[in-house]
Amino acid sequence: MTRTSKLRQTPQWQALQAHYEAIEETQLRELFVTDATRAARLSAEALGIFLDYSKNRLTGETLELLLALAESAGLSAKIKAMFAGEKINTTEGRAVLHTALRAPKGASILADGKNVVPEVHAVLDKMAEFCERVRSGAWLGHTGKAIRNVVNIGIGGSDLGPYMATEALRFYSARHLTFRFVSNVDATDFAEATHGLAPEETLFIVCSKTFTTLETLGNARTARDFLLAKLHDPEAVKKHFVAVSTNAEEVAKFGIDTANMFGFWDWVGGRYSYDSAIGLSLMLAIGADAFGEMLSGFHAMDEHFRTTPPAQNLPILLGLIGVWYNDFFGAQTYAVLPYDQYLARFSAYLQQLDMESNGKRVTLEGDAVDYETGPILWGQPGTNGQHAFYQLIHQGTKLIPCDFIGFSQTLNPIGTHHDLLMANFFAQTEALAFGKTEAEVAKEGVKPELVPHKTFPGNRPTNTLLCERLTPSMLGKLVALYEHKVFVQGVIWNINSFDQWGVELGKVLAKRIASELESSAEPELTHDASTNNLIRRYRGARKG
Ligand code: G6Q
Repeated sequence: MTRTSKLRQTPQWQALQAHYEAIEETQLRELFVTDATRAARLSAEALGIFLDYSKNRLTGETLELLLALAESAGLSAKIKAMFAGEKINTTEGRAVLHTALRAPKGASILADGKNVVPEVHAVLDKMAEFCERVRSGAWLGHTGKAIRNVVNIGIGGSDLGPYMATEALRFYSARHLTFRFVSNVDATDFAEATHGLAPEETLFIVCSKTFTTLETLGNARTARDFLLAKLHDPEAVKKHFVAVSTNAEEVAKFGIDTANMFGFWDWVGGRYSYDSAIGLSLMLAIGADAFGEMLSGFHAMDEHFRTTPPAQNLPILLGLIGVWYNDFFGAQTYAVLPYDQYLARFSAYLQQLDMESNGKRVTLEGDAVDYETGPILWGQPGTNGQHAFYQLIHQGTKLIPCDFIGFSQTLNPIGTHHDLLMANFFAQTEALAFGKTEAEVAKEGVKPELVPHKTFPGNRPTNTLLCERLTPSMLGKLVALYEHKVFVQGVIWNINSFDQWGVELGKVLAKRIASELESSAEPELTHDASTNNLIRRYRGARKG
């Protein structure tokens, strides 16, 4: 029999519930009018990131109650446990040590009694040496030509991070190299990514923690065929393929020289891995020094998270504010809206980080939760979103808390573009918070029948993250900020943020059906009637 968790019965949760009932109707307009110090009080700053969380439906009391909830959940002990390499990923019996990936040389972090930092830096050094050879043109392909194209083959955690970060840091990248990312098993992805590329000038990086993932191995085999169709010599694989994996045996079986394999460890979760060797394509793009700066940014946020008191701790604040909307206001979704074109893939990246980590329905003890866990995260860069879905955020029936991320300095200072971009950035959070009342609309001379349509209720909550400049270090800080935000929420909900059984299920299910689709003889199908029918129909139509 499944038991129910006890979180909702705790005095801290119940105090928050009572407080919610008392302030649920409170308007942001009121809160700002009655408290001149609000904006200054409800903000925090660290590492070049200014967080204004005053445009949220909360008061000082809310914050105190949320901090009490975090304390009762044992947050500080759990933070220590993660950093200390305890096996907090209990369902897989693993430590969770992505923080070790950015620890400085000389630090000591133990996993199973062994200091992992020297290994981390040995891999980083090997990556740096390799990247230097490729970037400088010293690494030659099979026909003696330098590499001009890099194709990363991976999926999920082995794709989203390097892809997002290579886009995010494109300003700093080597422009003589072309970067493409192939993830989908749909051949269209491979065909389009390699369209127009000369195989003899192309390097494939096969990224797979397990090196057994169907999509990635399928794409890697297709890449090998693509190469050999032109070069006709299996030896060419050595010069055009490298691997990033924890599984040397499978890498060797594939035919990749394990001397050209970059390792990482089972204590790095896929969605927490792009600052490991999984970021090889990123290092090729921006170089080892900039990659190192990014790691320093990650580390600075780790230290901030580990040592700053909760009330000024950026990941803790973001995590608790998220819990407030998710569990008390019943907000189903959460939007992250970066006002920077380089962060075009940031929300897609965070979507996996957040939803795969906290999309869980049982507690660490296996009890069913009777409260909401991970939100649905989505978003697009501003201002594009404003011309699309912001309508619903302003005037729809759903409550969608948003994080607005913007930069004081642009990397491309052209005319007045940046001021215009930021004018939109500030205007949106202002309008969302304060809206426009019927009286204000009527005063503008709007026809009475149009007044309800042009009225904006406001009271729509946002966080504003105003950052200095999008540098490699800043990207590291922002990613670590969200990694730790997700952690904080997982601790409050008492779930395992580090396993992904839903993803594993997909991997197994697809393998079974793949053999049924591929078999030449009519397979005996034992699925449900709907699935059997669909498979038969597909087999028939495909033949036709
Ligand atoms: C991430 C997930 C998942 C994983 C992919 C690829 O946390 O576990 O997205 O990264 O399924 O797995 P491989 O790297 O093993 O190919």
